[in-house]
Amino acid sequence: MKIAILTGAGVSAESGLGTFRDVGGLWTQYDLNEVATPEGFARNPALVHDFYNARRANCASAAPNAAHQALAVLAASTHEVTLITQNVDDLHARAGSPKVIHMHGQLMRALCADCDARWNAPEVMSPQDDCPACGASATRPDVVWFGEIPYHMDEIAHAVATADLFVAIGTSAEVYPAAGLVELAQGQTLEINLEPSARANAFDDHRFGPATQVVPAWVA
Ligand code: BJW
Repeated sequence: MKIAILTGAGVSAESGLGTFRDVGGLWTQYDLNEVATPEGFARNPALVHDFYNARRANCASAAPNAAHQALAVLAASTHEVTLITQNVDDLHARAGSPKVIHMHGQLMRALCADCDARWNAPEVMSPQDDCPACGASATRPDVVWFGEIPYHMDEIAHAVATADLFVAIGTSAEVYPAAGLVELAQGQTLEINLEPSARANAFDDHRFGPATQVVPAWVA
């Protein structure tokens, strides 16, 4: 069976990485216009680097949980699994998923806004960092901010449209185009989340509860 899976922050919540929109989530602590837009970065790059440096440190000290591990087991099964994540953490890869499509980029990668070069991010990034390829002081985290086009959209759309089953896990479905992927699905659709998401009505089936319990039970 062809299975396309979209994960969001809820899948990493029980690894200790904060979600965005839950009570106490990142967008209740930070102004997203200041830390997750190109305009915010242009206004105050040091603030944005501080935000991502702290999240990079949290990510480095976090471990994959039972949901990440169950999805890695599924990828090793006879099913043809495409794993798409909105998460910028590397917990799916560390759990053993062989290929992860990061539609919103990766915390552990750096990007030169001048020449588009990409490299492994140092633990701490700063506005003074020079691009190793072109030398410009235009380095930024390789993440997709509001107003920017998510990565790998053609590959993602194809995987979702041709899957027998599309599963969204741990995402509020508040952010597009990820929230609209369910509309492309031609096969069965399943939502796994703590609670119904903003697009819950678009799914055929639902399983509600913590990802570390519901995902292993679904994969088994
Ligand atoms: C659990 C759990 C547990 C908790 N177990 N579950 C109207 C006005 C203005 C703009 C727009 C508009 N309509 C659309 C837009 C565009 C905009 C957008 O969607 N805005 C909305 C806010 C309205 N989108 C964009 O700008 C995107 N680009 C774009 O549209 O380009 C144009 C284009 C694209 C394609 C084709 C053609 C044109 C870019 C969006 C970039 C998002 N970037 C961020 C930050 C960068 C990365 C980072 O710093 O990490 O990505 S925002 C943030 O939200 C992050 C996430 O990936 C993303 C999604 O969040 P997610 O994963 O859903 O987390 P939460 O917290 O929202 O939800 C967690 C869920 O888990 C909850 O439901 C919990 O219940 C659940 N949960 N614990 C299971 N233990």
